[in-house]
Amino acid sequence: MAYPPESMDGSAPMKPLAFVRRGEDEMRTRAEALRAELARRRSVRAFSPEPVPLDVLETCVATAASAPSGAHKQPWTFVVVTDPGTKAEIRAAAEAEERAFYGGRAPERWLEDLAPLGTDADKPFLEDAPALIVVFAQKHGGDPQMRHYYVQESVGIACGFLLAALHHAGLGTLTHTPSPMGFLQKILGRPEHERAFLLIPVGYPAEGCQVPDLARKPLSEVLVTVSSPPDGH
Ligand code: IYR
Repeated sequence: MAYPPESMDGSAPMKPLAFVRRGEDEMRTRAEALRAELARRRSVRAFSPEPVPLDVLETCVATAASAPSGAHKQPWTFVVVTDPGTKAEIRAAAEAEERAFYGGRAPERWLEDLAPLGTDADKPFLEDAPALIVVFAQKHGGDPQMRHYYVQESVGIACGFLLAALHHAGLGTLTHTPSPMGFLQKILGRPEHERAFLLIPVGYPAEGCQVPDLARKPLSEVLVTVSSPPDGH
């Protein structure tokens, strides 16, 4: 099928796709290498306070910002926080929400599901980690007329790119979601149309950092292949 269709008559400027066609064995090698690399990524909850190179964080944010988005509206803002005072403020506000969560707001069943992770209302990593990246989702472009589309999906994809990029660069990350996260918009002075989507502490894992010994679901449980029409069709 031809793209762009003739009906587009050049109204959007086009350029050749920079695509690298690879041999099948090279594809297998690359696919397996990335699988193994990302399988080593684990949520880190104990960080060393050692600083990390800011330019590496910026490059990883640039990777995140290359994600596809609804109508290419790029509905995201990434705030990188290294200032100790701001991190302390974020920690205090997050812990206030977490105390309410663990102290009664969370249903019993949810707390049971969290028990194997060993999480609680104390969030020292919000100060220990040398950087916090707060990802904001933009409801619109600053004026409700400037519509954004599939905002949650777009920002979710960008966060996936960001986590993969940070891990690939050699940094530990945590996806932290204190709820509600309204305090982040206030503390970081973000405009009304931006909502905090994810808080990502970034840094080197603390010496001797432990993680829960969890297994991932086998591929057979998560993959369904439809390679010929189902019976009766
Ligand atoms: N936001 C809380 C609780 C929490 C919820 C889920 I779902 C997790 O996977 C982990 C924690 C906290 O950060 O402790």
